[in-house]
Amino acid sequence: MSHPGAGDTIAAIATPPGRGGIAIVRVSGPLVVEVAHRILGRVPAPRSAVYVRFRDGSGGVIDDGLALRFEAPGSFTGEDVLELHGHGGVVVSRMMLERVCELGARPAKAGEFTLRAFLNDRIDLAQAEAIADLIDGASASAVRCARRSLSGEFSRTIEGHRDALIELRSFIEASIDFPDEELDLLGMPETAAHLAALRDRVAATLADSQRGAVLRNGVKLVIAGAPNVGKSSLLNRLARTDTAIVTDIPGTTRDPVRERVVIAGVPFDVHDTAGFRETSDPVERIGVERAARAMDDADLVLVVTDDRDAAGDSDRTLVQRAAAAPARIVVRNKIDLSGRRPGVTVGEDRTLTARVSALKGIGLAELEEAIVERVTRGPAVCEDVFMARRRHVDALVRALAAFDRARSRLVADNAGELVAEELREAQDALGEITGAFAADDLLAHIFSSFCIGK
Ligand SMILES: Nc1nc2c(ncn2[C@@H]2O[C@H](COP(=O)(O)OP(=O)(O)OP(=O)(O)O)[C@@H](O)[C@H]2O)c(=O)[nH]1
Ligand SMILES: [Mg+2]
Repeated sequence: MSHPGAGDTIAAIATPPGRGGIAIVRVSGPLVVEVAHRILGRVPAPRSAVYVRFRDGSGGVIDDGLALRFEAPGSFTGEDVLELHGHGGVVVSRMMLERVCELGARPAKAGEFTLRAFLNDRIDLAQAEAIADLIDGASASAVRCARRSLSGEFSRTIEGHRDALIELRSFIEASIDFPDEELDLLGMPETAAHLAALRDRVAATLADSQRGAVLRNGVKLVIAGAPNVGKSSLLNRLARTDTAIVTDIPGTTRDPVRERVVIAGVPFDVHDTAGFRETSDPVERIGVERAARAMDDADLVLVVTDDRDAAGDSDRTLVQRAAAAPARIVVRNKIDLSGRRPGVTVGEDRTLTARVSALKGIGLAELEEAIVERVTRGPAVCEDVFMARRRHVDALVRALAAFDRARSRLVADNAGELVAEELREAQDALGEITGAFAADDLLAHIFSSFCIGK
C-alpha cells in the first residue's frame, strides 16, 4: 500500500494548543537526523533525553529544553522520530515547528503519525482506533476498555477467530478438491460442530463489542412526561446539578436541556424535555414538538408520571411514542406524596417501573441501576467488554450472517463451494476490523478524525 506523502518527514505540535508547562514538537521521517543536527547542533543518542538549546537558522536560541530521539524501526511510527520538549507557549512552539519545517519537514495531517504506525505494522487498525478512543475516553471505564484494545487484546481475539476460520475453510476446500475421497469430510458431524462452535465464539465477541460501543458512543437518554411531574428535578438528580429550572408552574421547561452524566462508568447524554400537553402557547408547543423529536432517536426513554395519578390517556400516548425507542422505563415520581415504597418492578409486558421521589432523592440508586441494566443488558463492568466502534460491530454482524448462511449451506445443501464462499466473506469481514483487509478510503476516513500530532 503506498500512500501519498508517505516518504516525507512530518512534524506537528503534539501537545494541545494554548499555554502550558511544556509543548512537544514531534518529527518523524528520514530527515530526523539532519533536523537534529541543524537545530540541536548534535544528534542525541537514541532513547536518552538530553538537555539542549533549540537554534534558529542564524544560530539564535529559540528555546531550550529536552530532546529525545528514537531510531527506526523502534519508534511509535516505525521511522526515525525526534521529540523536542520546549516551553509551552503558543508562539514559541509555533516557532519551533516552523524551524523544523524550514529544514524540510512538512506539517503532519491529522492522525498521520498513527497512520504511519499502522502502515509500518507497529499497530493494527483496531489498535490505532483505540488510541483515539483512549484520548476521547469520556469515563474511567471507557478509558480502561480503550487501553485493553490498544494492548491488542481485541485484535488478538479477532485474529484468533480469523485463524480458526481459515483453517476450517482450507479443510472444506480440500474436501472440494478431492471429491472422490472415501471420507465425506463435509458430511462429517465434526465439520458442522466445528462451524457452530466458531460461530458462537464470534457471536460472543459481538455481544462484548456491542456493550463496548455503548461505552464509547454514550447513550441518549430522554426524560419525557406530562408537565410538572418532575422531569427537570429528575435530570438534576441524575446529573447532581441544578442545571434545569424547576418550578411548580406546569410548562416550565421549553428548550430541551442536556447534561452529560456518567452512571456506573457508562456515559449518558441526558435530555430533559418540555412536558407533553396540548397547548395554545406557541413557544411551549415548539418545545413539545422538540420533545417528541428527541424521543425518536433516543436509546432509552424515561417516561415520568406522578405516582398519585392513575395512568391517564396522555401517559398512554407517551408510552406508545416511547415504545419506538430501543428501551424505556416508566418512572413514577413523587412517592413522598403518594406514600408508596421505592423500587423497581417488572410488568407483564416486561416494562420496568421505578418508583422514586426526585425531590427527596429516594429510589434513585435503584433507578440508576435499572437504567444501566437496560442499556448494557448486564452489569457494565469493563473486564469482559471490548471498546468497539460501530464499524467493528457492523463487521462482526456481517461475519455472523455469513456464518449462518455457511451453516445452512452445509447442513441443507452439503454444498462445499458455497460454504467456502460464505466463510471467505466472514473472513474478510473480520479482516476489516484489524485492517488486514482494508480499503484506502476507510483508512482516510478513520485517521482524519484523529487530532493533529497524533
Ligand atoms: N413532593 C414532590 N415534589 C416534586 C418531586 N419532584 C418534583 N417535584 C416538584 O414538582 C414541581 C415540578 O417539578 P419539575 O421538575 O419542574 O417538573 P417538570 O416535569 O420538569 O415540569 P415541566 O418542565 O413544567 O414540564 C416542582 O415544584 C418540584 O419541586 C417529588 O419527588 N416530590
Ligand atoms: Mg421541566
